Amino acid sequence: MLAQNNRKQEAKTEELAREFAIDVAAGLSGKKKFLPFRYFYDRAGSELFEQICLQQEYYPTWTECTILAECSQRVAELLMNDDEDISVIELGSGSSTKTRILLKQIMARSNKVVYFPVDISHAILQKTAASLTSELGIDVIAVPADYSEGVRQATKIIKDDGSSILQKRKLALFLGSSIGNFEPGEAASFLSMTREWMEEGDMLLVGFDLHKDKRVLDAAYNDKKGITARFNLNLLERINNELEGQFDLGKFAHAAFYNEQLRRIEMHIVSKEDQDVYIGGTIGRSFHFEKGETIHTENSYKYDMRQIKDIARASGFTLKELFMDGKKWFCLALFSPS
Ligand code: AVJ
Repeated sequence: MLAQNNRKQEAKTEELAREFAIDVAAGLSGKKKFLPFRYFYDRAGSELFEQICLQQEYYPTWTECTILAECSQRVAELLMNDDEDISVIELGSGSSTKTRILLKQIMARSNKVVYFPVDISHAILQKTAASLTSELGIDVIAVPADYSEGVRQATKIIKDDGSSILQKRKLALFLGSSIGNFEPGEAASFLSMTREWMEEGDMLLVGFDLHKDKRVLDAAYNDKKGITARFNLNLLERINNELEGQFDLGKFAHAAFYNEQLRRIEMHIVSKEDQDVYIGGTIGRSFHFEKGETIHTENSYKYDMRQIKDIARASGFTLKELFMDGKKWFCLALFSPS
């Protein structure tokens, strides 16, 4: 079940296309070129991201899975009483692979679980919803939206839930270190927004990737098979496909490195030569690239314990419990509204 009808969806698609053109033109016009990371996730990009998650070098996914396998039962115990009805709302759910581990534990204790996956990729959402319903027999209400729109829609569903599909007790999930994409200040205000639709007794589980050896981090974003490179360059492909761009992907390269001062992975697309690239359609102009000039496409911030505690407090939460792997590479933080 999708929380939107077709006509609304079409209007939405048009609006998104307009926004994409505006963001691309703006991002490529300034002195420092950049593109917003959310545009990675068209159908191809979402599939490439799923592939990234399967790479050995990309430790966040398998590390988080290990932690989830160990902490899910504890999370369920802390969250709920036996036989209680629960709503699980996940922001940026993707294929919901990891979430299944947790959902199973919650279902084992609950009468009724309703799962609200929120994701910008319609294609992945529909696939996920279907397979979750058939595999786990869980009620799924998929919300195709970006985070802020998703939070708005989730809030709306929660506030005017006449049909009472939504169960009283809520668990919100923000896994996979998606929070790392936000600037540190933005991360706190995003969590505050989430806090607004949560009540006492609800909980939020957030995945944070942790600061660590630069070599481990650099390898994770430069996998040997070059999947991350394709994921990054897919942005140009998307501009070609959706905005009549004329990028020659052979003339650009992937670059990703850990910026130790700012404690973030930076991803860039580097121009291999001096060139002008025309983008047609509503943009209708050329953009100049010097050799070595980059388009900054993503930041992925890495946290430490202190910052996690600070961010909990700054956004109106109490840190209930921290779950980590043995190497302290990744951490799941359980927050409750304070
Ligand atoms: C989806 C933001 C968690 O930053 O690790 C993976 C995205 N970019 N490889 C991350 C990503 C390149 C990913 N997040």
